[in-house]
Amino acid sequence: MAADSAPQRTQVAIVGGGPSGLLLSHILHLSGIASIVLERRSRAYVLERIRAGVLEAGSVDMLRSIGLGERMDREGRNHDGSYIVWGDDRRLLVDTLRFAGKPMVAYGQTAITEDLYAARDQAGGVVLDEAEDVQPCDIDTGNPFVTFRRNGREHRIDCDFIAGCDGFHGVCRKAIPATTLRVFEKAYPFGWLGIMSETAPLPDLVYARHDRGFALASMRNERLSRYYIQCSLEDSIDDWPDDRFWEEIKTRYPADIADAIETGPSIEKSIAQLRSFVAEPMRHGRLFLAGDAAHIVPPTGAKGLNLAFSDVHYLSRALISHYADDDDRYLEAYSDAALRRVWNAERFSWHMTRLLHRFPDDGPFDRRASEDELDYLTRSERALGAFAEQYAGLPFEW
Ligand code: RFL
Ligand code: PHB
Repeated sequence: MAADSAPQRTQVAIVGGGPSGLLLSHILHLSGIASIVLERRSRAYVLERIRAGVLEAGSVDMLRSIGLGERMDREGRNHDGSYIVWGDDRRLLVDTLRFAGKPMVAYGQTAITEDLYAARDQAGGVVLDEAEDVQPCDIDTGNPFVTFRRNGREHRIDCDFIAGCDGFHGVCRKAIPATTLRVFEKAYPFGWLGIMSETAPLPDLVYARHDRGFALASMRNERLSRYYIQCSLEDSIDDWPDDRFWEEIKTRYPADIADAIETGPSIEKSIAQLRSFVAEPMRHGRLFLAGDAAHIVPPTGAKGLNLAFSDVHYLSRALISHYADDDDRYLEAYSDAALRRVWNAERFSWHMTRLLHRFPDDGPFDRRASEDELDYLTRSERALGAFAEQYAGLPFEW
């Protein structure tokens, strides 16, 4: 859409055109609710970001229910469970299908974002990219609005609600007064070095706990693999030429798995810092936060994108009740319901990170305690059931 024709009013102004913002916009559209998405970056930039890869069954159902299941069902890969390996040759299948009833699906966030953009385009949805200096205003009045600059011109959009879907570094969370917002945070003393390679993946997701550090073998499709290793925060990607990466990851797996890893040139390589973060409440007046704007988890539990989806599930239902039934009970309940699920995932992701990584101040006691917990999971159905249920993701409350 041309800058000059940016509309002056909508029902829900959505800040951020990542998965949370696009999904919310599309679900609202299917219920006849108008929205405008304001995205700071170009569309090409958003589509190039490589992030999540594993969807919980609840996220899969959500995508299918809004007509976005077709490509995912064709290209995604069902996972009945994931493996954890440790010690000389110990292994555990976290059997999510058995304990949670539905498979998880490996389908990349990049593909989901492409599908969402295609759906918004087809429906004539308005996604304004390269929107600079977006500001949520008057959020504690009945007449909020957002201002922004695009193509050198200033704009203002009046709305009923603002959805802050602008990720961890966005502006919306900062619009909530510091006297209201409580922040809980934990930084981890290591990062994940991730690579993408056009090689055949292992048949299953395999997490490794090793004295040299964590490793993960994941996938995007039959010819696209995603691998991660725990690395130092001081490392840069230049320290990790492909040969060094493959050699290192193979030392962190038992011989049969290491031998099965197909190596090849990386097509992407990046380092991510690990962080746990929650901002409460997720609503202030007419501003509602969703996704990474309100919380971050270390990627160990594969929860970040799935939490963004569950926030959007609750928020879209609440907005639909407001417009269709004049019922604000769900809007009032949004922050508490979303946070209950967020905190479960936060605690689980923190715990799984603790269990599978090497922390700099770990001594022999810590190592044995982690190995004992993994061993206990192999011997106790109940313990494994609780672990698998949380890895698979809790059901939505409403
Ligand atoms: P995003 O994706 O950060 O999108 C926010 C969007 O807002 C835009 N923005 C602004 N727009 C306008 N004005 C501003 N002032 C703005 N500031 C920012 C940004 O440009 C961006 O387009 O947040 P969203 O939509 O909430 O989605 C969250 C997910 O992206 C994130 O939680 C996951 O990627 C986390 N994650 C994983 N989650 C999973 O569920 N399963 C996984 O397997 C998984 N693996 C991962 C991951 C994240 C990783 N990294 C890179 C941290 C693996 C990794 C390595
Ligand atoms: C990924 O494929 O990117 C991925 C899979 C599982 C995780 C984290 C990331 O726990």
